[in-house]
Amino acid sequence: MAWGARVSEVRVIDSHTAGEPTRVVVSGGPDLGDGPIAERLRRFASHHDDFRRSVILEPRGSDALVGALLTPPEDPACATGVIFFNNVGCISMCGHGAIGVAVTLAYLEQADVGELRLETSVGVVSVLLHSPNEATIENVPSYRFRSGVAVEVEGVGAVRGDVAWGGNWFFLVDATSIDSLAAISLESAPELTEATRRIKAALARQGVTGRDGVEIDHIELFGPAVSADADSRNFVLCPGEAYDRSPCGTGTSAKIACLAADGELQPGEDWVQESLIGSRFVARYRRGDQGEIIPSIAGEAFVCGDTTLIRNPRDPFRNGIG
Ligand code: PYC
Repeated sequence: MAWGARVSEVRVIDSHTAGEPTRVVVSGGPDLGDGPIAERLRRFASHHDDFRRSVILEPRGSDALVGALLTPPEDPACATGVIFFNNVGCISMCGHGAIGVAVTLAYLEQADVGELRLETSVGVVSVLLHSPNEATIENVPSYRFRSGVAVEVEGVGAVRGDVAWGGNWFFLVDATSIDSLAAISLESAPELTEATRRIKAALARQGVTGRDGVEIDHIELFGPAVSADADSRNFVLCPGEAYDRSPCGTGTSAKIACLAADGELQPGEDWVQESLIGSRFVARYRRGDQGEIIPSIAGEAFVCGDTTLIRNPRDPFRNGIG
């Protein structure tokens, strides 16, 4: 049809990992050339933002969605390279997203049960697919950067937390240390979102950053578990102000690094992390050759859509709303 000649199509596979959505772009995405994935991520961020917006934002997507653009790996031992992105930009790593990518590759019959490797902008993440819906990722080395950092938060008061790296930068706060905060639950999500937004703003105002001055763009509250067989429940505010429906793979890695630094979790011990919706990841860590903490995160993901997104040049919202 002549009127549709310039319509472009993007095939995406949607899944959710412990309730948190991932949208894997399998075809129709931009060619990012070659070189390290971190370089390709920068190219994607600076030259293809319309594409990111059209895939993630309404009316095709939602603020909670994390995108995963597959790109040929530089390291031939990896099944694919992957660039993660969300409603405001790119993110360096995504734990629930890595599980979603592995389950998507299994759905596409491009991966079998067993081991595969994903090349991300911050390093190689290995994945053990236990079944078409269950995977354990071994994340990049994680560490606590600063502990007991005090910030003055508008409307909340003094808050103390740890700065930790789990593939993204996190500020982790014990929710029970803030009297005014409700328990972590889906019903209290608006209140938790507001409190974590304020904590993030306070960090920026007071110059608290990750290593090399990098912005802390994820805020994690943790508190007691609701299930008797879990260790903790968390709430994670993501960079675009959506909260993670899963326990957040990189956030759980950051938490594991803090527990290890405090001597509260030993290598090989399980840590069951619940999300605010009650979904869970089972985490543990091993020590690398240099003593570094290498977390692994096990969870379930389910494919829930196999879709062609259509971008029509005449559509005023082809690049998303907002
Ligand atoms: O699972 O690491 C994660 C994640 C980051 C942002 C949303 N989910």
